[in-house]
Amino acid sequence: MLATSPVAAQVDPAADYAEHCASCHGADRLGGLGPALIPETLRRMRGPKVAAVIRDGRAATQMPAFDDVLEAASIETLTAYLKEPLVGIPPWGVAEIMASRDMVPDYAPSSAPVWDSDPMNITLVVETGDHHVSVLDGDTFEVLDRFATPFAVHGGPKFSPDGRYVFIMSRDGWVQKYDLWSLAEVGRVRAGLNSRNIAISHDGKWLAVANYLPMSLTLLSTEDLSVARVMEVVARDGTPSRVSAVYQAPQRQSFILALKDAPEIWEVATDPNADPVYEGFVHSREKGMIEGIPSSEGLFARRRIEVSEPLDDFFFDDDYRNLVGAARDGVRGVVVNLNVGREIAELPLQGMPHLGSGISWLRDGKRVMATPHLKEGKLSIIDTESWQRITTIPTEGPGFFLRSHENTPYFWADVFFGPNKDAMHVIDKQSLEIVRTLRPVPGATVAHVEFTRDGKHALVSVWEDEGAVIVYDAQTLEELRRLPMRKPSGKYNVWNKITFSEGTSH
Ligand code: DHE
Repeated sequence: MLATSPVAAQVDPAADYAEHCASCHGADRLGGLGPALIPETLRRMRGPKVAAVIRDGRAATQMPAFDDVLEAASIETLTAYLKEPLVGIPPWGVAEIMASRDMVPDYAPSSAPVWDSDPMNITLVVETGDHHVSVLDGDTFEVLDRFATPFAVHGGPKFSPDGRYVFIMSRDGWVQKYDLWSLAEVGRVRAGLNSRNIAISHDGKWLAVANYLPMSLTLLSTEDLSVARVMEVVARDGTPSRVSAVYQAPQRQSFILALKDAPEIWEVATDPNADPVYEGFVHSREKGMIEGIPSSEGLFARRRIEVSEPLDDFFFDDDYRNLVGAARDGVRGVVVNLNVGREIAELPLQGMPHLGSGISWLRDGKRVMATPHLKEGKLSIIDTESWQRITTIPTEGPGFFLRSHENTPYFWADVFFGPNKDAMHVIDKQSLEIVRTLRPVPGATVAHVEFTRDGKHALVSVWEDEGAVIVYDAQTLEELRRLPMRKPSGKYNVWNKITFSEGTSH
């Protein structure tokens, strides 16, 4: 006789999904009212595990508890079912993206800010605990508005060059446009099914959305979130690839992206007339590669740069001439000169550098950069002329984010992983000594710093459900205020972002 387990006989995860989950998360598991339930999204779920969320629900969301509806065994098999990749990825091209576009019908732009704060000192706090953003007055730290975002915002929101609008992306590929003057959402669009990050063009006209699913780069008009182009991401040798990340290169008037599954970097022009300005760029750009663009037109023209290995994570020097990327082996970095289009140096960077969080500043007249490492408790300091490592600074554990500002003598480094996640190091930019280690809430994760416009205050997240943003005097390192927030993650000051302040992220 075949030994059939009674548990296996009584559970049918696909049927359970259709009955209990599909109405919110979509029959295809790609999301609806609730987020997509696919491995690409769930793998990144921090906090309670998937089975616990099904059993107990999610506080402050519409996700109910299923413990009195589904047996433990059914919850277990349903969890395993959700972690299985989808059999096929539905098309997500121009038509599907446009159909998802949801502009707020009664949005009425105001002709001036509806508040009296300094528009250049507005600071956003992403609260991942309940998927909201708080809009802070950067002088008084008063919350001007708190609005709902799509589920699971990731990466930095991007401001329009005048600081009026902000664009926010969720891991499920939703891009939300919000008007800071009117304190109102303008609309949203699903630019991908699983996305990495967004970048805004130098002139504020275009948004690039880097996608994992499908393997594409979506270019949106910032005006009305309509699709300008969907570029399928396929390497020169025909390999389809996810996009590791995309950034704006303001001096180059282009987007730079790295392919995750092929050793290639792409540069996509965002100015039709930019070519003659850039030596090296004009000669190698492949004009007319993209369907629909006349060969005389530079907008969205693409240039490929081949590298030795795919890059996961990268950083630019201050004039965007060089890109510093982390190779997948986690032990070295490569420097790619974007003008000549090839690797020019290698860096010893054992311990998985998190170059996306790198920052740079002048030390003894030389520009140095610093990067944390995700697997080792140290920071690497690198001379950006010789591309030699100057030193490593031991920390109390691996960190995630670094931040500084041109008006402060210090840079701040969190210890995101391990038992000392409650520590925040404050480090002198010249001596490279740790001058203070702050521990504002023992046992709580303390991470990510943003400065006010003038660099006088540092805002630190207590990254917990009942968390806070702590405001420090950036000079004396004294705590001044504690603003209660729901698991605050990143914070973004309008001025620091639109001026590419020294010490902020791209
Ligand atoms: Fe991030 C930025 C990639 C995990 C919070 N993260 C970024 C950016 C990239 C990136 C490429 C830059 C985008 C930008 O701002 O335009 N992140 C990755 C990963 O590959 C990684 C390690 C694995 C993954 O989940 O994909 C990862 N990131 C996380 C987290 O687990 C964090 C801590 C919590 C979360 O919300 O997912 C997290 N990432 C952030 C934040 C930023 C970010 C808050 C923006 C920082 C900034 O100051 O700009």
